[in-house]
Amino acid sequence: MERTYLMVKPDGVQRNLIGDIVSRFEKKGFTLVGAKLMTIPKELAETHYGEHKERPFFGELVSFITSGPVFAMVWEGENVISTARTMMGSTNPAEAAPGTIRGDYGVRVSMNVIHGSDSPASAEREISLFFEEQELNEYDKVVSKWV
Ligand code: RTP
Ligand code: MG
Repeated sequence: MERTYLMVKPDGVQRNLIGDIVSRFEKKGFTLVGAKLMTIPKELAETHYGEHKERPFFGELVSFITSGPVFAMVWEGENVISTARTMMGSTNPAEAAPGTIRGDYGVRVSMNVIHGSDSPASAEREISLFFEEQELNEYDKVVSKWV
């Protein structure tokens, strides 16, 4: 079963959006396998966003993501990586469709509420950056056969 790394960014935590965001993925039919509130150390943020280190916004991105607690999560389900990206909406909230998380709650690209892994390789890498194996829960839900 596929897994992805999602996190409510510091703006989403400050704006009390954790519950709504968790609820959307639960209602969709995905399974939460791990979650924690954490303040990301600078080195971990730089590694996580390493693909952007040459971009002009890298410093701002790292300082934003480390500016307060994030809600880090691992979710499991069929096609969860790409479906979660669809539910998040476009990177720039100004272009994100209404009904998506960024479309409903975001205003600008530098504070776009949520992060989600963009591929199976990113998901594997990000899950292992943020979680220890023993923090992830392997379990079946009775409702799984209904979604
Ligand atoms: P994320 O990694 O945070 O889930 O977002 P994403 O895949 O949709 O977008 P990505 O291209 O990976 O960019 C990472 C984050 O960098 C910030 N960004 N700022 N100022 C800018 O032009 C700019 N472009 C990107 C965004 O906060 C984006 O989420
Ligand atoms: Mg990205």
